[in-house]
Amino acid sequence: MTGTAESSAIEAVAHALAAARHVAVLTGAGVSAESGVPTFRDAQTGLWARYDPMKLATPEAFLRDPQTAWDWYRWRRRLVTEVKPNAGHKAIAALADRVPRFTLVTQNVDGLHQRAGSADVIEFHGNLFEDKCASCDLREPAEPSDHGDAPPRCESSGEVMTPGVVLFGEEIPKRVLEQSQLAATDCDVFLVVGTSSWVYPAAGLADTARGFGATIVEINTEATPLSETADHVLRGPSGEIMPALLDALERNAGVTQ
Ligand code: BV8
Repeated sequence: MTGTAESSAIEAVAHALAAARHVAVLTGAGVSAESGVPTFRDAQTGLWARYDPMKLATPEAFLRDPQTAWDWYRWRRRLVTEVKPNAGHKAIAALADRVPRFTLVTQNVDGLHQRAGSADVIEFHGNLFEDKCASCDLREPAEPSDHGDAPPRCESSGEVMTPGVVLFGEEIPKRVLEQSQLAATDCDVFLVVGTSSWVYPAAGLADTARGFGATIVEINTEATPLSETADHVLRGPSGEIMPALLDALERNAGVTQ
């Protein structure tokens, strides 16, 4: 990312961030891509290449073939523990200390924002490190398990548990939804980083933020349904753009002081 267009766009966004009272950020799998975590749309690697994540990340998959569903999630759990947060995660964590008020909502379930130092992360789609029972909503830290182990069963309901993620067709936990929507109505700048903006209600947060007058910024390597309506589009990898944005903000803050 070195084009003059990009640097003037970066400066414009840094200027908006310097003037913001409250900055909210929504991230998707693209933020973890540079850590080596495949996104939902990337072809899954190795054993899982022939599986469709959209079919596996559903309650039906856990009813129809719990062993395969669980083995996919175990593979993902192991993968994310073996990778590290990247410069994009770290820049997002640092941004929180450079604006008066900051909210981070992530669609990612990999825990990499927390490992990069972000606090109070709103996990819109849950996380891989808990197990949950869909029928009695029991949640507990994920039991260590390996490929091929029997899927965990809930002690009280006896049902097969699922990982602590929000599967397609499941509701977003009420408190998480409310916190995220509140931040979208209150923020002055809404950064949408590394998401294809097609899964709802997460993708609807940008519409809410726009409706309440926020400046909408998309940071993505590709165009998405949001690109048309965003106030600024910074096209490129978040691992490069986020640190550049942080540097520009620091320069900006230096000027306005
Ligand atoms: C809900 C956790 C109410 C699991 C995920 C029919 C029946 C039921 C529901 C629906 C229905 N039709 C529509 C719906 C709503 C549905 C939905 O939106 N469906 C889609 C198919 C349209 N939503 C739901 O079901 C939600 N719940 O609506 O409840 C309800 C209930 C019942 C009935 C009706 C309504 C729950 C959705 C949550 C699903 N869980 N994750 C898990 O991880 O295993 S979603 C999952 O996929 C991700 O979290 C993410 O949100 C989404 C997309 O994933 P990816 O494509 O991988 O990632 P992303 O979108 O972030 O794309 C990567 C982007 O990064 C790309 O743009 C790429 O260009 C960019 N990129 C790549 N590298 C980089 C980069 N950018 C920057 N830098 C880079 N280096």
